Amino acid sequence: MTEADLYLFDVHGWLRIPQVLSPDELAAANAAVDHHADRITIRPNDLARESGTLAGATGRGDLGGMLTWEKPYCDPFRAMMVHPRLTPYLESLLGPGFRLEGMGTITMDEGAEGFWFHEGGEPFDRSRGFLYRNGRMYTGMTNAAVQLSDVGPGDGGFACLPGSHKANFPCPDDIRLYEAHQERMVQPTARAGDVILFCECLMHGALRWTARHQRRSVIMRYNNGVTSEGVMGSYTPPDFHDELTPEQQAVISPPGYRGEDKGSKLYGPKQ
Ligand SMILES: O=C(O)CCC(=O)C(=O)O
Repeated sequence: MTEADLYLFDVHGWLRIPQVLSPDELAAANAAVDHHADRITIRPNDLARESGTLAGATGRGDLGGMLTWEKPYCDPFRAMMVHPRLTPYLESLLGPGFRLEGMGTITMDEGAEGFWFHEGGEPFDRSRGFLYRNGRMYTGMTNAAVQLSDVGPGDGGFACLPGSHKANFPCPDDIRLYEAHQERMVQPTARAGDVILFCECLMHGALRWTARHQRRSVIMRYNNGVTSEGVMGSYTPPDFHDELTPEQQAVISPPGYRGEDKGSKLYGPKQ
């Protein structure tokens, strides 16, 4: 991460990383989504809650299972999870051995409802927290949202309250429902191929989608190597494990202590 990236992520809790996907990678991911478009599940208008400003004519679309799709459709998503343009950001925030905990595609058609503003730094949640210590940032769940379509000013989609990952007071419900202080929220613009990187403890949600074209955002949820939100009992690798590269396998390996640098030679090499 550059000096500016570090500063902006610390202050705002999110970053736009331009043109992570090449035009070919972008086209392959969109072709794979097109091929599986009949599997998009439209939600039953349950994300705006009781907000009049976020309500929409239709629900958001959810599409999952991309890593399990038949070849070649799974390939762009398997490559995305350890994309060389993203890995340095994830290592800076999550440390060595960061883990992928989930991946899904969000779609929104014109008029689709928004999503109430959830999370935020208060109350502290250790799986989704944000901490500055030892001269660096430590994040919990950290999301890389790969944009498969353009997001223009006022189009809607992902929005957040910059700086709320460090909040100390609970957020009033009318702000969470986008009914008060709307001018404080930011709806980042992006080009297809960009990534919006944000820590889950940033208060975020989505504005109603107003553009004619379909919103497509592939959200990859990462966490540090020590934390898991899901494993109970022993870890079973997914069926497609043997088809993955060693780098891809590493990012879905079970959680465990990764032996981060403790700053003293007295610790010596890990036994
Ligand atoms: O991008 C969006 O539509 C919202 C995503 C979201 O709220 C989340 O990832 O928790």
